[in-house]
Amino acid sequence: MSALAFRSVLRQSRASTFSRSARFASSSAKQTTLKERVAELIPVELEKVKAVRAEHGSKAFGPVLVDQLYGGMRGLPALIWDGSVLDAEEGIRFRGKTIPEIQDALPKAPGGSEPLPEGLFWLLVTGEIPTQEQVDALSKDWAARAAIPEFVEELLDRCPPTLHPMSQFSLAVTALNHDSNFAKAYQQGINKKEYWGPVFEDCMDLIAKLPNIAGRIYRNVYGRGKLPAIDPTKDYSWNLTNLLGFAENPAIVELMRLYITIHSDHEGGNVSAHTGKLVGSALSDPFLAFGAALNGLAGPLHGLANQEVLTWLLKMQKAIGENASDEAVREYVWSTLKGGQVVPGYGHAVLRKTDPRYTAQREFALKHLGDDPLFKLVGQVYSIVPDVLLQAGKAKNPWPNVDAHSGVLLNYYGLSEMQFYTVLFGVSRAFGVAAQLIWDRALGAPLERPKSYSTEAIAKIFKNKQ
Ligand code: FAM
Repeated sequence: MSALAFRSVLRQSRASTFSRSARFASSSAKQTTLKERVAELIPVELEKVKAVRAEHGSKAFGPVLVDQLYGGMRGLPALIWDGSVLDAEEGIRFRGKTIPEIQDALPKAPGGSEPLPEGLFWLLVTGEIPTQEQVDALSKDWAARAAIPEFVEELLDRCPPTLHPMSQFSLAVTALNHDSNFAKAYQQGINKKEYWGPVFEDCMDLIAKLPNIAGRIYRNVYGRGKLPAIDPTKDYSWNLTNLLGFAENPAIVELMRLYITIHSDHEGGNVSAHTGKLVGSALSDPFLAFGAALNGLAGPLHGLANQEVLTWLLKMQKAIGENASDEAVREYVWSTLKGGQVVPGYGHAVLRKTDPRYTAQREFALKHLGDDPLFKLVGQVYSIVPDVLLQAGKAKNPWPNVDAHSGVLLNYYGLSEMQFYTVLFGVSRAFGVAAQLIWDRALGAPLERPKSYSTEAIAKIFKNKQ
């Protein structure tokens, strides 16, 4: 397809978005559901992909260096995902919008000022800002789907409290595949053009059931009593916070709305997002795919870093005391590096500036945390670590990432059990992975199968090449 034809597809897609926005403006108009909207968008997106592949499919996308094969594939262009794009300098944009822009544009809870993650999910899936009614309908839909099977409850209740909450989380999510609509439809011989429908239902079920799983793990592991019921009149984050036992404080509910929104997606190449996509490409259902993604998120270089940051800060506080001098903090940072460990919460594989997710949390803390000593320490560390990492000369990015700030906020509101923190990251990451899985099946994304080489083969292939 020519450039002209591609522009016409784009115009058609924009026109369809525009006419919908016009429809949204009238509150008496029938509100389209998310699934109906995806069904409308699929032919448009299929045409876009067809046009790009027809025009550019055979063009080379830069050289691949041998170092990239050994170096964790950094920067290798290898995946397509429209939901979010990460710029090394600017940070994340969700469907073209920065964090401050989505904080402004997405619908809020009554009396709240942070975006509802329901709206973020709609945006990730469709590229459009939903109406308040559409977001409220998603809250209700997820509340109606929230119950987990009894055998999954029993599975969790039987886990020893010493089993890491992330292992329990991935166990429970994997077990949800028992009721997968997609797995069942596949066994019944569903046509590949229809895959996205049951995958959509599974993704909605997955997101909806996570609060009950997370709440049950939290209460079991930390002895916090019985889980309350989901309240179908409340939003997703309120229910999640309530299941954990903290919803009487509106400030932590607001924090949860912000937290889930900003942790949801970070383009396609990070370990959890890519794992979800990779496993989904084998047509494993969304529960299996997201269970795998959670196991990647549980690594200390990825999502577990939020647990590691608070552990590290508290160890530092214990070692050098509260209100320690900059010099004492600097020395502690050096001792971490000299011990052959990473400074958790700092550095990034793509970002080269302070993570805007860190900044959003810092702004929340400035509004709500006052002179909390740990918050002060986080600020002090921010003023010291980048210099030290630059002097040490290894890390390509000395600036803080999302995990440098999240623990101190949760801890302030009484959620002090840091081993649980990555579970909350996982609840949020489901939004991004689910949105990708829906589109991968709708657009017929193929099985992923990159090529691996042996070191011997590399040595032979490049022996006489410059
Ligand atoms: N502390 C100490 N050393 C660090 C460092 C840090 N915070 N960040 C990078 N380095 C080292 C890194 O270990 C590597 O050393 P070697 O050459 O000895 O292997 C060197 O600097 C070059 O690494 P890089 O190219 O700058 O970073 P990578 O792309 O390899 O790794 C991270 C990126 C995030 C894994 C790395 O910066 C790190 O380990 N940070 C601390 C853990 C962390 O905060 N992870 C969370 C990341 C977060 F955004 C998320 O996924 N949730």
